[in-house]
Amino acid sequence: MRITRITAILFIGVLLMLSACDKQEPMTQTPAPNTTAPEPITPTPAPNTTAPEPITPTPAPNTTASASMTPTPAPALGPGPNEVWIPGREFRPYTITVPVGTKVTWTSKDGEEHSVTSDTDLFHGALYALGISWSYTFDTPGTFEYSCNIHSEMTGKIIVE
Ligand SMILES: [Cu+2]
Repeated sequence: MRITRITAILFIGVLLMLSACDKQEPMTQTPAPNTTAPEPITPTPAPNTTAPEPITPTPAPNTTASASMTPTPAPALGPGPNEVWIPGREFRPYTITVPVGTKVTWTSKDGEEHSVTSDTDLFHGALYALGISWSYTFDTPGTFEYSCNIHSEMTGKIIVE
């Protein structure tokens, strides 16, 4: 009888254990806390901050050195004697006085087309572009007025003595 009792107890114990196992089974099925291995850290290449920026050499403004080393000839400040400039829509100077036999030169300092046209049709010169010069020699005394036949407001006067 004892053996049967013991076996009964054992049997009950086994049943309890089995039932306990059955009860615990859902617990084992619950997903374990997320202990998955952490994402493999792929080493991302660090931004290349150490590479030096391409240095584009900015030329320093060479002010005094070049001025002293290469003296540029001073530009003419105005027309010389026996010379008339056309810096725009004007003859500069408006009047010049020259001795008989003087060759007067007109020079265009303007990109526009101009002319040097005597009011008495004594002379006519075309100054069609910047830098163009034209000359006329005054062999007789007198006052010679002229104008630009393109811009009538441009007038000038040569006094020959
Ligand atoms: Cu003109």
